[in-house]
Amino acid sequence: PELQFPERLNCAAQLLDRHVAEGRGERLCIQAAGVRWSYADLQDKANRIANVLTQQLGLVAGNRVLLCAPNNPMMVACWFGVIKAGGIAVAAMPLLRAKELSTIVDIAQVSHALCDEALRAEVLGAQQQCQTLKVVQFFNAKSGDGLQGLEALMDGASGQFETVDTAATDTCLLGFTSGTTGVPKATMHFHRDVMAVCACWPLHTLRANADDVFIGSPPMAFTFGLGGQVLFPMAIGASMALLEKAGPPQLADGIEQFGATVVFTAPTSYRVMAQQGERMRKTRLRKCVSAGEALTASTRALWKNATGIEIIDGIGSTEMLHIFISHREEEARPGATGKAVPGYQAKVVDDEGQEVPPGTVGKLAVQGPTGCRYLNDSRQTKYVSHGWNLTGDAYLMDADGYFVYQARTDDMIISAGYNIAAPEVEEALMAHAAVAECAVIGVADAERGQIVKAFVVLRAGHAGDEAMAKTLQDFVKSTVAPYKYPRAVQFVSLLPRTPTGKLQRFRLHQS
Ligand code: 3UK
Repeated sequence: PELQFPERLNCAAQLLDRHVAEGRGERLCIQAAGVRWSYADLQDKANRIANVLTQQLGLVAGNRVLLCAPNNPMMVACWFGVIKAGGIAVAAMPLLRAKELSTIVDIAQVSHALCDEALRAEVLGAQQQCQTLKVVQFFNAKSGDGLQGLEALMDGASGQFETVDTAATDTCLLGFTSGTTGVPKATMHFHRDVMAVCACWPLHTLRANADDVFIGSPPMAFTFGLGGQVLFPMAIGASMALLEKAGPPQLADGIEQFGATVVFTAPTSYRVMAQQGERMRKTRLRKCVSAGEALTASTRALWKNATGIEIIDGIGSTEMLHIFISHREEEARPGATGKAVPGYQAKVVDDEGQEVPPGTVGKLAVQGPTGCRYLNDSRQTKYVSHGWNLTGDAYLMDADGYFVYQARTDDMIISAGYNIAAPEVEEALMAHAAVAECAVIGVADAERGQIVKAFVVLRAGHAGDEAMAKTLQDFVKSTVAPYKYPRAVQFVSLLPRTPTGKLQRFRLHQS
């Protein structure tokens, strides 16, 4: 990939203005319920927002702007308005409460907020707790006559705005980590990082074209969603279909209604949508991307049997901005994530940072045009060592160079000298008909160092008693090596998860 960038670069000029300047302004850019915007329409909105921010709301380049909304067209317009104005976009998950929002505002030192009217109460609640947040405007207000809030300000502003000439290495977005390991961290990404991820995985691996319609479930505050649903279609002049609610039923409806051809979602969602395989076969869907958690061989096979489509798996992270290990459809290897995306390098290392031989489990280390830069957080040194990003994942590389996910590093359980990957035990438990959900951790044990403990959510109609615990233990012993069976089983009604659906194992350790 071409990764040389000019010294002065604004990613909004590349992703948005360029299409209008080169005569593609009338091409479709965004579809959503009741909305169809061309590239010129989006540019007009973003320009008005940039004018409102800089001329009426006192924004200067480098200010951090909180953006909080479900995935809708105004959220995208605000994102580009902020970036065009030289501001820094700080997108937050729409489900967050005032307390969580205030943590983000404080860490990122946010000065302005542009938020969906639906989140008014929580955003105002956060503002009360925060010194830095001076200006809050809401959009998408539905009640009353005429334009209100941000749209009223936009109406009085010019649709012309010259995108601020930023340095390629100016920060344009702060991505918050999902909080699987505690207090969230802000990762800083530059204008050039945005262009770099657009130049690597989408062009080499995804290979979509300008007529593709992108859709997906992750919120824009999750860089998986920002890239897959906004940046990557715009980098190639394609279009996006935005869904405010994107659980499996809404996603399946959206694929049908908007004629989506490329979908970005997580493994769970593919498992549920596979039940409607016949319906999916009749849509225009042709490329399916999975990330966020490991894609098991069984989920890959389930979706392929149901729809005929080979899922493209990819591991990415907030720290790396997007996907760095993946595979083209024709190179899929069930159970493996793939190989380093061109532009990136990956290896498996031991605790001393030395590369280990193929087939050996170790820590995943990656390097490339993007990388981890935490904003003012001492945990930087845990993630980056000698120029390599340690993602916190335990992986092995097989003899053919495919990377095979094992567990989060912290989820490798060492019991009586055996290495046990928690996800493998979870998969074994999930195969039992009585199990709805489960999570496995290692807990301290005087004799064995650690023992395997399972937290299990049962399906309706099953009792969480000792007999059930014994049944599940025997079941695991019958499908995987017996030393991996959970010596402790606790029945619970719910597992702790982040807003992006990731399990919070650290909470189970505290329970
Ligand atoms: C895990 C995977 C196995 C892995 C993300 C694509 O998930 C994203 O970012 P997060 O910061 O989490 C990163 C961690 O999630 N993971 C993600 N994808 C896979 N594990 N197979 C996968 N395919 O533990 C990783 O370290 O929330 C994913 C693009 C952008 C992203 N931010």
